[in-house]
Amino acid sequence: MRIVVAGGDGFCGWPTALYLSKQGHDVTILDNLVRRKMDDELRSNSVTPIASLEERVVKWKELTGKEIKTFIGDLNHYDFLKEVFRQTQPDAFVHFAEQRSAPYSMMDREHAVFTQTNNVIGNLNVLYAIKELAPDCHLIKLGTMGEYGTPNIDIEEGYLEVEHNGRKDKLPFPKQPGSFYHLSKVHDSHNIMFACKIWGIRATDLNQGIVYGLHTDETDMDPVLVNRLDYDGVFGTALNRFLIQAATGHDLTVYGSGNQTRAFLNIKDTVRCIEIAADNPADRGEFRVFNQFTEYFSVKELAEKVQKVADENGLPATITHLKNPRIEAEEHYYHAVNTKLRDLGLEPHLLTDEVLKGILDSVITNRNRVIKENVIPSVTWK
Ligand code: NAD
Ligand code: USQ
Repeated sequence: MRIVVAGGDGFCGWPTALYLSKQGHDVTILDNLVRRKMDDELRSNSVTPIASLEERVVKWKELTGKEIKTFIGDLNHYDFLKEVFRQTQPDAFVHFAEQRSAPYSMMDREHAVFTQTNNVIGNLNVLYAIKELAPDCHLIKLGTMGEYGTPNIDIEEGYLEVEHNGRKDKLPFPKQPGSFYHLSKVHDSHNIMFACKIWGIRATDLNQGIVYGLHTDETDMDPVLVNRLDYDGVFGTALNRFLIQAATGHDLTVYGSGNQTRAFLNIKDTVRCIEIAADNPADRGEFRVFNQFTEYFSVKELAEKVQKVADENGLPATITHLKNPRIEAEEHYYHAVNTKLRDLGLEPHLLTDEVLKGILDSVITNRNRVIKENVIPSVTWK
């Protein structure tokens, strides 16, 4: 298959591009490298020293003989995007290329506007490019479990059977997101669903949980291929952050009670889920939704798991409960369905002590790169 991986220089996109290339697909990366610029803006960095995209693909070719083509540019530049479509004629377009941090989107008006413009308009351009230049192309779009929020009922995969005043319908599951970033994903989902209906586009919306880990078999092949790993209060995510905090002697920063429950998956499962979606395309006109996670945990449970493994490895860690910088429910019901990817063959890598130790070990190697002032959260929702 000819596959474009938009956002292929990022945390999920880079290992996915390598994995799909390894499986024999003709992979092209599209990325405007804005995530690297955000590190400069925030005076932050990846814990792992990451090579330039050019160095990365050259090394991949050297090691495997496989070429990954690259296009450096922005989804919001439609002429550029059209040119990528003309040159690649993709069978599948994997769309990771969005601003993905909730705190970044809540910094101020400018960051909220940037997030929604970048994400919503970029995605709309992708829909138009598919319609105009590759109508049979399968859009594989990264959504997020946070689109649903934390309703007091089970979370289904995209749709809910509703009976109201004696009539029944299958409707999009209600969305109650918790940040302007998460809202951008909801807007994307609506636009994709509409485009599928009016133009007959085929699309899979992958409502992904929080991704942990960093390594895959491919990124492990050479230090030049190493994945980025975020830890700061803006881009770092719960489990990875706790591991980095344990490795650097920082308290584990649980926000509020820590009873907030979220869905998680290993980066190794992210790459496999994309392959499964690509191998089993949605039908023309179908807007398909998969919940892409393998397990869920409360934030406090995760901190306790990290504390235990860190302690066993000579790194005593303290769990601290910070005043929650976000507005979110800390006590809530959580049960989400995730059978569709499993039914198509996903075999989850579950979160074991061994997996935690593996991530911890790779963090320890680079812990002197952590900029300590960046660990405490600085963005509040109010
Ligand atoms: P990331 O920031 O590491 O990667 C995103 C990449 O997209 C970056 O390389 C960035 O330069 C690029 N990009 C952003 N806007 C662009 C634009 N307008 N044009 C071209 N390139 C652009 O993020 P990630 O963690 O790899 O997340 C990838 C996707 O998966 C995002 O859509 C995110 O919302 C979603 N997701 C991530 C997680 C997670 O835990 N990391 C969980 C659920 C969903
Ligand atoms: N949290 C802490 N301590 C921390 C960091 C986070 O307690 O140090 C808590 C937050 O308050 C929140 C939960 O952990 O309740 C998750 O926060 P997060 O920063 O790990 O994840 P989130 O903001 O939801 O965003 C991340 C990715 C985003 C993706 C989303 C998947 O950045 O791109 O869409 O996870 S999901 O959460 O399923 O929507």
